Amino acid sequence: MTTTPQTMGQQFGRRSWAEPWKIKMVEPLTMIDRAGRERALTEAGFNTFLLKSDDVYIDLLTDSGTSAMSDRQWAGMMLGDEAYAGSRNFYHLEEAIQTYYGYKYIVPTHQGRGAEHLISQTVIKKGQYVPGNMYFTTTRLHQELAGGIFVDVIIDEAHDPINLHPFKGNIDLNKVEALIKREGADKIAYISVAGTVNMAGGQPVSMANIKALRELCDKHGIKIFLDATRMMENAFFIQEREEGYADKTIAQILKEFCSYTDGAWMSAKKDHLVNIGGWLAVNDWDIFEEIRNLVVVYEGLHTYGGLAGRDMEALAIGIAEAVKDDHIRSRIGQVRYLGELLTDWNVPIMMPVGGHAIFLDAKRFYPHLPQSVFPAQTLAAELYLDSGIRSMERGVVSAGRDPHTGDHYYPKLELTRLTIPRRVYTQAHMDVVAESVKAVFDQRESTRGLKMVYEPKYLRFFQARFERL
Ligand code: P71
Repeated sequence: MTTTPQTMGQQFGRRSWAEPWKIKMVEPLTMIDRAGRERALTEAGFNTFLLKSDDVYIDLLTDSGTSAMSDRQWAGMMLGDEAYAGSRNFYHLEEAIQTYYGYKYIVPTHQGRGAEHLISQTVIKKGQYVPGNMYFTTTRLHQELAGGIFVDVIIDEAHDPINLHPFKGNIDLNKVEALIKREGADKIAYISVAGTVNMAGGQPVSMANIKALRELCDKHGIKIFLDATRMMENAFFIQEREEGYADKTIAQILKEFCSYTDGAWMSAKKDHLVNIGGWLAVNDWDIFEEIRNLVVVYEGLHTYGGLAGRDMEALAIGIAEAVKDDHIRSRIGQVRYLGELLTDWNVPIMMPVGGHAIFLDAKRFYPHLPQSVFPAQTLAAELYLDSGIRSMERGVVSAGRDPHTGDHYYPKLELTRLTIPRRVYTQAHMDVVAESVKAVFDQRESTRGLKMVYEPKYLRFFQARFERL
């Protein structure tokens, strides 16, 4: 049989795209053999968080802090002003956030959860509800530690891995209204909106939805705070899918979206193309004053918040690079490429493909495994064994336990995440990943689950240990 080689674009009937950069420095990768991977996985208690990175070949654990910085960002590192107070790099960062996000007052934090801690302690009163578009692990924990009660108000479609709704991150306004009616507006601390929604598969929130939420909240005097961690990717989906936005830039869409919110927290380790950093920004002076008081207790002075001057400089430069349309198009293009290969081979994944990762649907992958034997954790372990690829469980292990009943939360979504770092891997790496997923899929019927043999109290997925059943 002879076949004519085709580029990937040709195979999908379109012109190919390419990254808007070339590679100047490389980091060698090594792959240990199957026996070595068996040993490493057993030592790690079948938990990919406990693997040594030297034992990993292609690392798709997370897109957090794993981006490649540009030559401009590295040059910025040399311009670090390491003064304890009033570093010039802080003012660059402040200006970048004001320019691109539009918020007034800013404090840096060491990473996203530092900002989540500060905002939660500042605006949640014990016993208040915090409605959000699906939980995120660290976000919900900080809300609960501040005495808040998380309520999921995402649209129902988000919990269905095959539903093709274009904005599966949307807030269900009826759910918010019902909560206001039942409990009263003063029992609601704020609405916690994430764009895109990580645990739903990187799914976006529409501009129409945030606008309508703003109107509803204005009627009741409720604030909206945004988890802006992957908001630039959210802006791409608005540009692509929402009427009236095709001719707007990512920067314009981002700023408009933020204008409907009262502030935001950020894990800069994602969208902003840096290895560490975060920030919290608000428009209300009184809230800012309280945050500025707390930041010196938990993070550092309000002009560095746990970051070195050089980190703030790389971050300020990263914001301007990340908001460029051609950057986001190629970033999401690469994620989609992997998704297209897998869907073409009928491997069950969360649809539509979101911004930062492919989420394998472990329930459909292993229909013979009940959630109590951790199908998504099992799939992550099998993938590592097959090829040294590291992925992350996002199912029952990540969901943890209900603090009131002590039972496992059994989330509807049982997913294994293949998270794509920004500007790090090539299309050839994606091919290797896709082929490994297919190999594991082809052996699915003989795969057994896991049992948990060690469970930490907080965020158990990080350090839990498992054994084969
Ligand atoms: C991700 C992470 C990092 C992570 C966090 C917890 C468990 C496993 C991995 C972090 C986020 C995030 C969103 C939407 C806040 C944080 C915390 N994501 N909001 O996806 O995705 O930020 O890690 O900088 O503290 O791998 P932080």
